[in-house]
Amino acid sequence: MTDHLLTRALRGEIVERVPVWAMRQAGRWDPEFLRVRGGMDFYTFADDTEKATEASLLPERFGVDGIILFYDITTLLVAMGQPFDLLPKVGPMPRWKITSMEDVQKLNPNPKPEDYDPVIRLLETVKKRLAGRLPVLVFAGASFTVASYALGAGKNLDMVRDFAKKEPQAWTELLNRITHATQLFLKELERRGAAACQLFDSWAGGLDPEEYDKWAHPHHRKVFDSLTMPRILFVKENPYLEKMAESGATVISLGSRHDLAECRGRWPNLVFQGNVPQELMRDGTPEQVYEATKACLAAGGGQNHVLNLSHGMDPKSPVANFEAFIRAAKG
Ligand code: 1CP
Repeated sequence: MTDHLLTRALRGEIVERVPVWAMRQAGRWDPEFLRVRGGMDFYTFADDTEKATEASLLPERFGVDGIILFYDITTLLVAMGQPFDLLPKVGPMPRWKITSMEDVQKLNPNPKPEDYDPVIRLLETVKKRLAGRLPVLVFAGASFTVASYALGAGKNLDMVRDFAKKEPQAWTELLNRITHATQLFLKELERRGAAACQLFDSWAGGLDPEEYDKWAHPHHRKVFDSLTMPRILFVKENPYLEKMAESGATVISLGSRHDLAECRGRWPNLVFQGNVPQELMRDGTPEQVYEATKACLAAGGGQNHVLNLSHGMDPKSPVANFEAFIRAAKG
């Protein structure tokens, strides 16, 4: 069997059409997802292989070119020994927060596949159910963003900075442990047939340059250097594009602040992903989404481009807009 369109495009091969998928394509914007989820607790739902398989596969009906597995960036912390709850309007919150080196040492930097067995079973089941129709993408959070959740800080950068200042050794050890566990996790999923991976350092774009050089960039390098599958790096609206280009990622996910055509010219050996604004997916009309998607395809020039959004699907996005996005991509 020849490889899937998305996999070939992610590798930078010449393709017959630019493939499309969307960050957070499986989730709360889709009424079918809400029906399947049925008010169940997030982590219980994601650990239920049958339910998580159904959630992962729901976007197939829209015509996407790849399936991303349904779990969360905090799933790996749970496997390392830190349980989480999803709090309404807040996001993932650890049952106990990291406050010291002693706490960091409770996190296992060498999780075994048994420790994230639900993800392994999900990958197997989704692959089996797809019967080769589409490739399966896996992901992890990058150290900085995941560590922020381990502290209970989430998007609150100042809380993270306070901890790094008060407990510099514990902070460094926390980043290192997460990076090591992430290498093992993604390598294992690669070995079991994932087509590509995406590393989400969602909140690292808010760091200043020195912080980014210490807390984000070297950890991206370490994770990517241990993998051979196509490797996508996402940092929300990242001001440090040059760093992304030197991270070992083979695909760079662009935000709305970036110029896709300019990036294609500047880095001809990299593949770029993006960058239809997710705000338009939420607030625009299907016609506006269709036009913006066509404009994005034109900027990408038809090669070394994977169509996606600037960030994930917003829960308030209408289904008709997602349909317009796919129609423009494939029409
Ligand atoms: O209530 C619900 O149904 C839970 C919402 C939800 C979902 C659908 C959470 C909680 N996690 C997920 C699954 C998930 N998370 C996926 C797989 C589904 C898909 O992509 O289609 C992925 C890739 C993630 C990744 C993730 N989780 C990121 C990185 C991506 C990004 O948006 O920047 C981050 C930052 C998280 C943390 C997180 N998990 C959930 C919430 C509500 C949050 C906070 C996000 C925020 O505050 O914006």
